[in-house]
Amino acid sequence: MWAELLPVGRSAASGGYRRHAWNSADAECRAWFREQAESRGLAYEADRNGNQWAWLGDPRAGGAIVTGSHLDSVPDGGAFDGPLGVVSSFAALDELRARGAEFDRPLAIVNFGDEEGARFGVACVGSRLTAGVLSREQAYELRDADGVRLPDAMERAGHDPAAIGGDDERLGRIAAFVELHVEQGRYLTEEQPVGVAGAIWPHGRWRFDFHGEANHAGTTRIEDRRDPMLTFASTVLAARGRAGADALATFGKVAVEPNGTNAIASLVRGWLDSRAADEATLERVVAQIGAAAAEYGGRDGVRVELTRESFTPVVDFDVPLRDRLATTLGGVPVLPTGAGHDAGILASAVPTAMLFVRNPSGVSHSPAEYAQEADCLTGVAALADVLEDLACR
Ligand code: HGY
Ligand code: MN
Ligand code: MN
Repeated sequence: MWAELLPVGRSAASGGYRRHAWNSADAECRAWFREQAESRGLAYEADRNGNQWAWLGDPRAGGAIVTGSHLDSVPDGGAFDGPLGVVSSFAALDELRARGAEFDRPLAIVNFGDEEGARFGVACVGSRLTAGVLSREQAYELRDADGVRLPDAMERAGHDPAAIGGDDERLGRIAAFVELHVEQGRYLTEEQPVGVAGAIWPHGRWRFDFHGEANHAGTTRIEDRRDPMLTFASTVLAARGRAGADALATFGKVAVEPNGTNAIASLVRGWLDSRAADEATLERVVAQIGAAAAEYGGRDGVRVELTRESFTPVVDFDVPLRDRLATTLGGVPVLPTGAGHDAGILASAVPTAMLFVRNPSGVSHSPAEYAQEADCLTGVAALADVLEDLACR
């Protein structure tokens, strides 16, 4: 499976993946998923929101056990964030069949669309739409950097956007969802390369628009400038100053207009990703960064606008399901995480759990992300054990 998947959407220049919602690399990943499903005799379907499903047993029967993850990436992402969960799901099914397992309920493998939100700015679009936490109207308003609307991108990629929206009927047929994911930190050890998720920190994305005045870089006196780059730079430092053990604050994306070397910018847009141990802390941190931006804006003659683009409240995974997984696996570490996941979105509607597989360097959202084969195989065996416990006689 990896041999087929690894070249898809990989940039030769950076070695990172550029599999973004509904682009050509995403289409190749989706074709790969469909092939994996059909070659195993699973019933393939794409749901109204473009998530892909591979079913063993009758999808209509209800009480299904679902596993899977996502295949899209951040800009220049690593090979494992997402794909490890999908590949491991197919491998775990192969393992269960080799064991001669007899299923007493339907099992599905899912590839959720647009988990990273790299193109349209909102993460977990496929699962959010399904769970009804992103409305059809909000989704129709999303645009990429070129101004292409999400429904148009879907349509161009061959998915009819007419029916996107909440899908309670589908969620009602799921008894439990388990997502396996590469760890994005360094808690797990060689002795214990698999853990279960405890909670996901609340997190969100905020867009700061700094409106200044375009002018000539060589002729405009310093005191006459309204330079939004300066306000942006001061705001980045304020964010860094406020971040610490209880909260993270990152500006990882910036867009500048007109983006010319010899012109003072007219507009700088900076996107803040912030996450904290609890919601009150997160709100306080973002408010403090917003207040700092407004103050620097006053200093620089720059108007600052702040827009929340997405938000995910704290997720506490289902405790009985987590305990059941831990028992099945003979006791494993329980990890908190600052990363968002489709499992975190589904957790509001369905008993949900996550398995993490060791990442020796902890690096993620980077071409350097990796996991060792032995740990990945331990992950597959763990997922197979969990699915056998949940779905088999
Ligand atoms: O950004 C995140 O936390 C996730 O990987 N989508
Ligand atoms: Mn990710
Ligand atoms: Mn992921």
